[in-house]
Amino acid sequence: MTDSARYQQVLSTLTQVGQEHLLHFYDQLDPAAQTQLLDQLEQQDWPQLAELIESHVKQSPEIGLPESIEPAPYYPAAAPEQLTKKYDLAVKHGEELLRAGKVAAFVVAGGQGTRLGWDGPKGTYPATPIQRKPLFQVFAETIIKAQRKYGSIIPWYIMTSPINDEPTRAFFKEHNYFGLNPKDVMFFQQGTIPSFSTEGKALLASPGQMATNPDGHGGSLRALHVSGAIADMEQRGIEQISYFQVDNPLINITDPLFIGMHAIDGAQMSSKMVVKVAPDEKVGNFTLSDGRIMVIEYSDLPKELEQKLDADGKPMFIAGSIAIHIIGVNFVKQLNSGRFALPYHRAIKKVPHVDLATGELVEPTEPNAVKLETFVFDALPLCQMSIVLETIRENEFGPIKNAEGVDSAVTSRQLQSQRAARWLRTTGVEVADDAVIELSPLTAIAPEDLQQAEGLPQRIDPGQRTVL
Ligand code: UD2
Repeated sequence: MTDSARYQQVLSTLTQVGQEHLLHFYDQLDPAAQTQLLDQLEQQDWPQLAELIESHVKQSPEIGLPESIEPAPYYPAAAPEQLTKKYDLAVKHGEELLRAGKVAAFVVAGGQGTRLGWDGPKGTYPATPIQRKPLFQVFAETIIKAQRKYGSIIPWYIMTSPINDEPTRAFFKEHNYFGLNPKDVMFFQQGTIPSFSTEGKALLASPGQMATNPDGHGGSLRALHVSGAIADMEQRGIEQISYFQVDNPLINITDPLFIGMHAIDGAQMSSKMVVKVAPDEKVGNFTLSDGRIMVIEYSDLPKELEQKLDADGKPMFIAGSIAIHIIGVNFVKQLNSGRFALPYHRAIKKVPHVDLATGELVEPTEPNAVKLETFVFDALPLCQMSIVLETIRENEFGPIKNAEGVDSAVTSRQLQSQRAARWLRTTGVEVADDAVIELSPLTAIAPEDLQQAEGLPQRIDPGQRTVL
């Protein structure tokens, strides 16, 4: 079809859904740019977007909470007496899966990371207490150590977005994949969705390009499939995917207990939780409704439930989501074999856009646009079986989200150093409270790895800075 015929068709589709302004500058574009714009506009599912604009853009969507909401059951971090056998079995099974090369690592790294104010992919952020290793290096070394420990390959899938795909790939190349075999590292991009004005008009990022945003970490469940990552996993015999976020250097990517418990319980997608520091902590809440596990965002959990106490006077909804999951390869395949749709969530954000009247780029100082995103935890209610395992916050959760204050590089580095000190103490090293310690994942990804470590000091003095 010629471009002018395509133009007529796109114009007619856009006119039906009130978005014809997207062709406002078409005549002023050179032919290549015209083709590109038509390509982009043709790729959208406009009838579906038109529905979303009515339900989610022009207004906040209705949150359809289930009638009965109970706290989700969970396995405590330490085995209760009646479950010690099951926990032991789970650890053994998890280790077997790791040894047999049936587990893949998967990081979602497509986010914009605007809160951190870091110019570049978040995974390139200097994370560690002394050497300032970037987040990606911490994960890479964690995987290398696990590969050595279990004598198998743990392929790593990295989801990027159009915003950061190129610089992410370049960063790995420049650093020789931090010692990983490039054959075992696969990058793929997540999907995007147009960004809208609050009146429901799709915005232009430039005269020849629509403004879009990544479609949320929930987009990973489709992107894993369309990118060929799932096919690659199947070829390698991978059964379980260890899912984590790019901001958390304390992540235990290959936790045998978590992997094993998920597998022996026959779960499709499982989650780790931490006990919330306060009922109103700003994290998702694990709940149970009609026998299904679901995460309800803190902003959506009714106040009376948030504050509800049990018979002993303790808060009932204590399980906070830290975005750590095991996802079965079969579950992702099953979702993609039919039409599955995760609900969209609406956020008002600052989105630069072209002013139609002047053709100038507007850099908003106040939030001006609606971004729609899906969340991966909304797949939990689609599972027949899903388990939740408690983890101890200071052992596994030290995210770098903000430039300063809570969940910043400063707090994360402290948590990394403090965890290293605790692990060293378990092997008999005397560690002063205010020492700063950087423990490389290549040395240990679990306290027991330190038993085999060579050259550990007997003591680390007050104020000392030590890299091990
Ligand atoms: C998330 C959870 C929150 C809690 C917290 C733990 C949501 C809505 N909230 O909050 O409940 O578990 O994490 O740290 O998830 N990402 C993509 N593509 C996207 C958007 C995000 O890959 O389109 C990645 C992003 O790169 C990051 C992760 O998803 O690795 C989390 O994204 P975020 O920073 O938006 O989530 P946050 O901190 O608001």
